[in-house]
Amino acid sequence: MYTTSSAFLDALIEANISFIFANIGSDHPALVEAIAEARASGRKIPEVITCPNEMVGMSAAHGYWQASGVPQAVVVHVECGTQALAGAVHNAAKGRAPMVIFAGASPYTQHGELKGSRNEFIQWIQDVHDQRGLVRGYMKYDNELRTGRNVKEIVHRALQFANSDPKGPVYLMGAREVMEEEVEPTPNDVAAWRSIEPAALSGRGVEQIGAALMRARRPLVVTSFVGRNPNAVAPLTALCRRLGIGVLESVPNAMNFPHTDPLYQGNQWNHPSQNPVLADADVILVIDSDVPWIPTVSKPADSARIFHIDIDPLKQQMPLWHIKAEGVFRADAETALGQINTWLDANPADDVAVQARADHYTCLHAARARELAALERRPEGGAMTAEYLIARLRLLASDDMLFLNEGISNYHTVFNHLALDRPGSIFTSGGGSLGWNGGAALGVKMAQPNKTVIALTGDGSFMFTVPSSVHWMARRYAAPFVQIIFNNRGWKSPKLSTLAVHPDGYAAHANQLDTSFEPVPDYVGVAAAAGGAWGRQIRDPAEVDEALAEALHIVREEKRCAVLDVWLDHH
Ligand SMILES: Cc1ncc(C[n+]2csc(CCOP(=O)(O)OP(=O)(O)O)c2C)c(N)n1
Ligand SMILES: [Mg+2]
Repeated sequence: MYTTSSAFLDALIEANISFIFANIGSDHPALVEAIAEARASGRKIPEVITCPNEMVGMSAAHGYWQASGVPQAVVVHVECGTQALAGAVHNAAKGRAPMVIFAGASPYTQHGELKGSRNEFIQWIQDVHDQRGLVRGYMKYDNELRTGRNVKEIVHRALQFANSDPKGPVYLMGAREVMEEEVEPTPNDVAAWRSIEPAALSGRGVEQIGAALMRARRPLVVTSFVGRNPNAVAPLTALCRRLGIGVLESVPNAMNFPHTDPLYQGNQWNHPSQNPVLADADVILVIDSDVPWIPTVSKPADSARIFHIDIDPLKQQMPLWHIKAEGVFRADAETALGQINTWLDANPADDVAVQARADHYTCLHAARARELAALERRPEGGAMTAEYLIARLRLLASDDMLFLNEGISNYHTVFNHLALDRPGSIFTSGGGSLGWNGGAALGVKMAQPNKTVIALTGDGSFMFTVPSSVHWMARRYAAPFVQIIFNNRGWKSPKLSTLAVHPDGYAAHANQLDTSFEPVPDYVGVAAAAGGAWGRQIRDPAEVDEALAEALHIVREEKRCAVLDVWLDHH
């Protein structure tokens, strides 16, 4: 027995896919049968990971890719399973995370004309006009499997899109009759479906950017996700050091530049104030950023010369986007930075000017370090701060740790006080649909089983992760991680959003804004009930060191999830 479904599984193996994050239904008998048949006959197939919630499964595929660079597969149920992927679709698209999603489809025969024909009531109810349309706005590619004869071709074409820049998820669907079709196995021709080669700068572009940066008084790099490709960090660091260029992160998604380097100038999120480094720059290289600044609060000087490099500089999926750049380049960051460095080998900069620029930034960096250190002091009177917590975690940090940051109003706290220098050591969703961190932590751990995985999450974001599914999967698939919850008893960010627009209105004087989580859930209890997690609530800074050490011990030695429910000031 060899069916379309068998060929689909073979295609995944050929594409080096190890896991199928699966949530199956009445659309998948052919696939379930083909999986059982392959196991019985000893044919290699990806390991199937049962995902009680689709969003968690897709977030796991997202995290797996972030920690390995290898896309995985997600299998979901028809149109409603596709809808249940929910905000994970947005996160993968915005975070440019490749993966192949496969959904079944309602059978297209109803009298038993073909194997797989309708035999359950739900197949009429789940028949919709445009199932692919549910996610089309977010997919690099979508298609329907219409015959088993070319299923491998379609899977490899889909993955070629997923793996080519800008990367992203792809969606395939196939009705029951097609997935049941018996076919002849076809040869492995995956080598004919390579991703497109990274795009380079034009020669003129290299010279323009190189010369402008070299002659600048206050050159600045602004980036958000250069470090999504960890190999791009070294050429960025080399460029900045050889020219004395400051680096400002805007809404960082990765470790883009070593935070302890004196050229590092901090990270800007929704801070409602002009960034002085940005205002002072005369030449700015924006490289890999979706939001380099928020012009209503912080922007470059009108006279600043701006160059923009991104593999998608038009931001094709964003209806409104603009920065006033004199040069816009569609190029891969690692490649482009390498080209500029090579140009500088032949066109050396003036050492005195470089030193002056570096001295200026070194001075600012030192002032910033003093401010951060002051924030890290153990709070008096026993109140907990996120800064203190993260600073203590930093002292325990080791090269085997990978961090996930969904800290929301504490995103910047995590980046600032972990102060990471290691490329590939921290991830965010890259999007804005909350609840990524739980599933993603599972995926990161599955991709890097020898690492200690630490997810940092807001309490609201913990609830968005579907913790019952996440913690059940963590135990079932032996993928334990530490989860640290910034418990401010609710949603601080929407409250800040309101006050930023209406600083002195009714909301500012109201007793409550419907953002509170009172009575407060027992988050440790949720994780313990679902997956046997260990956990502890911390309210006093005096407990932090011991609790962190215990959590690390539990996750490393007992191989169980460890949840720290850290009580901060009320939001
Ligand atoms: C799926 C989804 N629903 C709603 C929102 C809107 N939203 C943005 S921040 C936020 C609150 C998050 O709460 P929490 O994780 O506790 O972080 P805090 O703001 O308290 O730091 C909400 C509801 C969103 N971004 N994504
Ligand atoms: Mg909160």
